[in-house]
Amino acid sequence: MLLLRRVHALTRFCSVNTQRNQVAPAVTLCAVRLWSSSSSDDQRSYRSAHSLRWRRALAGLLAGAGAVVAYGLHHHKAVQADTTRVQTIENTSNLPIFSQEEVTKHRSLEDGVWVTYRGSVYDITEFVALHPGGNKILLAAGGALEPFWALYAVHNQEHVLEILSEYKVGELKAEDLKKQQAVTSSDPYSSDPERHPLLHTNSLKPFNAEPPAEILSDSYITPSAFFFKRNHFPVPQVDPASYQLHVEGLSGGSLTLSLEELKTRFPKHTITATLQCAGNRRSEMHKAKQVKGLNWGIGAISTATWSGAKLRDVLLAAGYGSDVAQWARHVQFEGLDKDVTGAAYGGSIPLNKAVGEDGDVLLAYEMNGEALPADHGFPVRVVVPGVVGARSVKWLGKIIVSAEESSSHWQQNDYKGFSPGTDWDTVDHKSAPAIQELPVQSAITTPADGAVVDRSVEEVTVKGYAWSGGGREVVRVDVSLDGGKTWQVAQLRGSEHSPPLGRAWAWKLWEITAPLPPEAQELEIVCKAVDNSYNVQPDTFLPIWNLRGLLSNAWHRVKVKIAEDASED
Ligand SMILES: Nc1nc2c(c(=O)[nH]1)N[C@H]1C(S)=C(S)[C@@H](COP(=O)(O)O)O[C@H]1N2
Ligand SMILES: [Mo]
Repeated sequence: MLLLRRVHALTRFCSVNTQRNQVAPAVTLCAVRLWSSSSSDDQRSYRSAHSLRWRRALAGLLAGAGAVVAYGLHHHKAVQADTTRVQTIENTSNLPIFSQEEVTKHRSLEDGVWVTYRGSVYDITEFVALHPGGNKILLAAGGALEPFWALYAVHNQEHVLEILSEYKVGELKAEDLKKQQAVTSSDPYSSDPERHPLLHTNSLKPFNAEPPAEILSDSYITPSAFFFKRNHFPVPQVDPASYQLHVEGLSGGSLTLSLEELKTRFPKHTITATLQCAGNRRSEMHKAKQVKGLNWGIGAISTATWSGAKLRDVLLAAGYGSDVAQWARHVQFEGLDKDVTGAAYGGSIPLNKAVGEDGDVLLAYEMNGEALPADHGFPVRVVVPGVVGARSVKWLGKIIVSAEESSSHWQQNDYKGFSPGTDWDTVDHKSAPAIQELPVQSAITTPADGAVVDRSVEEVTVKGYAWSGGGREVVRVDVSLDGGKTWQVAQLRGSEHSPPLGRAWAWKLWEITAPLPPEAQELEIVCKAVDNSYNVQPDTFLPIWNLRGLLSNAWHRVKVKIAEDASED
């Protein structure tokens, strides 16, 4: 009976395998499997010896032996790993059955951390401290591992399954498993990563969210979890091991790079750069007159350190030279994320920005010192500093040197500015250039609109951010407490070193503490920034209104009430 079941399980497993791989090797492997799993005693001894090895390996990892150990573990023999598979299947019969509801109750170290994988339930509470990826494992608590493992492809190895099998406590109720599978297969967004609950979500699918304003000015570098997220499609799941970056359009043919080659063949550069969406502050323009688009507040802007290869270096390696410069005008980027018709997200930048020594365009694989998070383009994204966020293409699949701009919707029919007199009936997208460098921008992050200030405090502290496109440095921020009649100069905070001229890629945070005007019952706080080309922000929205609500950079205004102190009455 046992043998029968085992054969059955193997047949099932082998048929799955046959679909994925070529037929011949699969058959051979299955024969080996059947043989190697013929004695359950062998399995048991294998298992305990093996888990001991694992504990040691994990201890090594935690002690900092690091990547070498992790990589070494990758090379398990197929036969051994397959034995474990069989065992996982065999174990299923005598363990209790749990509903999804019961599993979902176990989402913390106090209540226990449970997860499901292919219909089995695991209590991994004890493993949390051993997880090489740290606390991140808690994101999966109470639910299915599949979407996380799809995302973090490092788990797709037999020995990871083997560790997991040690924590098995039961089976998932059949009908709940079906529901789970339905969700994973029908919703293209079901494998999108978890996001921080603090983010203000403007759209869930695709995911678009911004941090609360006061968080933005609390730290010069925006922590990645709070960095605004602007996705047009589901987050694509890219396996870093098989990832390929294609560079095309150069006379020397095409160049294809693996992630490893991108990291090792080119010097690693780090820049601190602010990214801003063209739709940042759209909600204020919308209030002045209706526009179409996501209702961004002032938080579709964030700053991070980005590390990666210079696009210039990669283009030179791919054969860029003076001959190419004679005909090429643009560098196009294609993402690996796609719409329902299969069209990839894309955009392009002018050639001189891409190859210029001072352009600082990166093919970034790190954000704030860690691998790029899934939402921000894992494993590789373009970072085009000083340019509208839309051109910093995430999940980068292809680079094309061309005489033409990208033919993508976002280069041709969106992210363009128009006259306030242009409406949806008269708009001709060919008539306007694609947005690249952005205009000077600033906003007040605290106090919030509608906040109440206590009179007895006698002063008010105003904080915010300021940034300009094209590497132009913000040189001054003016703040008014009376709607723009009188002005004071705020203190600027940038990075420790002032950036080279024309390469100020990151914002300035600013702050001012001013006495409360004695008679005022309400303040209309206003800010405006000036960059080193003496560009200024317009005072109101109507003169810069455009149908898509882009480039929304009028003075930011916040109204604050002054509450009389009760003791003075
Ligand atoms: N592949 C791809 N790249 C993309 C996008 C996208 O949807 N797909 N959105 C763009 C837009 S409009 C902006 S503003 C930035 C946002 O980057 P972030 O999500 O890292 O903040 O990514 C850009 N790059
Ligand atoms: Mo954007």
